[in-house]
Amino acid sequence: MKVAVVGATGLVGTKMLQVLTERNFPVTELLPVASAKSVGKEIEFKGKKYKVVSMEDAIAAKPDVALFSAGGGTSLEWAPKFAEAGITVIDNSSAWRMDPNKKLVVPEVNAEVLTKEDKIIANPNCSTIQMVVALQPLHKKYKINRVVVSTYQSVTGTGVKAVEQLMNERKNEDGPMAYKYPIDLNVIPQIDVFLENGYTKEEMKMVNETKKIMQDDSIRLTSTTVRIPVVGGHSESVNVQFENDFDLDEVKQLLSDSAGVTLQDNIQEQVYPMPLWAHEKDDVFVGRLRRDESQPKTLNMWIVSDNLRKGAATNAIQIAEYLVANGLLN
Ligand code: 2RA
Repeated sequence: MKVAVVGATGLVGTKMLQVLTERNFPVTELLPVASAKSVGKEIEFKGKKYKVVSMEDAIAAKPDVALFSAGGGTSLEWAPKFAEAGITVIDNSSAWRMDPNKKLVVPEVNAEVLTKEDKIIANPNCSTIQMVVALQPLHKKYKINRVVVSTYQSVTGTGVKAVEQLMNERKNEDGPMAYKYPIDLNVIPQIDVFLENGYTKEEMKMVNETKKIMQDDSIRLTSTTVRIPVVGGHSESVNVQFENDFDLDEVKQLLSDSAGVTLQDNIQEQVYPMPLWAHEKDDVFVGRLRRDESQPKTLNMWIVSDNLRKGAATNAIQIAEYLVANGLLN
């Protein structure tokens, strides 16, 4: 299979190459694509060297699938051109996520919505992906009425510049600032820009994307997203109010049995999900399960996952795997 990776030199693009290799995705030819300044650069993939090509050359080469992680502007301009050439695009940017004519997919939750006609498929926001993987089995069993989520997000969600800022600050060195403030020994309660309603774009992504992926506009959500000085993954404190009451042991068993979920919940042994353990893994890790004693039918959860993997690269590649397995590519 001919695969293009658009944004191949970025944090997520590089992770896509790593995950394609690890999952032995059937790549017969790779087309690494990046901005004009990177064309001609060499990247290594499965022991072979490939030259970065331009968008135009990638389209001309007619890959079967193009994995995009190159920002919303690039996706808006180029994804339609790839699609028009018959190439299926799986896009990690936010450009197409809320488009009513585009599918927004987390395979463990709603892969069945995919059809052969889908030529631009949106990969959800990392903080949304890990939450819906954990919520879906509980929603099916107990029906979710309301979710209150606070996130603690890795600087890798911002990109290389943010990781460099954190590492420089930890060494007490000056360097380029990805954030308005220092991030080391600090937390920043702002991810992306503020909107009219006082929420950030990141917070409203979690609200809106969750309803679309779980196909239930009746779910009420509110979110606070926070940047913390961590690199291994995003953590989320989630409070879920259900329509129907639940049994805590049954919840644990349900999650344990759910695809893509690993339960890490043993407070006697101080075992709970942490970015330290989630880093470089593909599962969504769930723990600290306990009833919210302040109101009925309500559960507290702690959810951690590697935002560059399940939150981006792995989820996109799992969509591609689903398309291949179900004959939905050309
Ligand atoms: C972030 N979820 O963490 C956003 C985009 N990756 O910055």
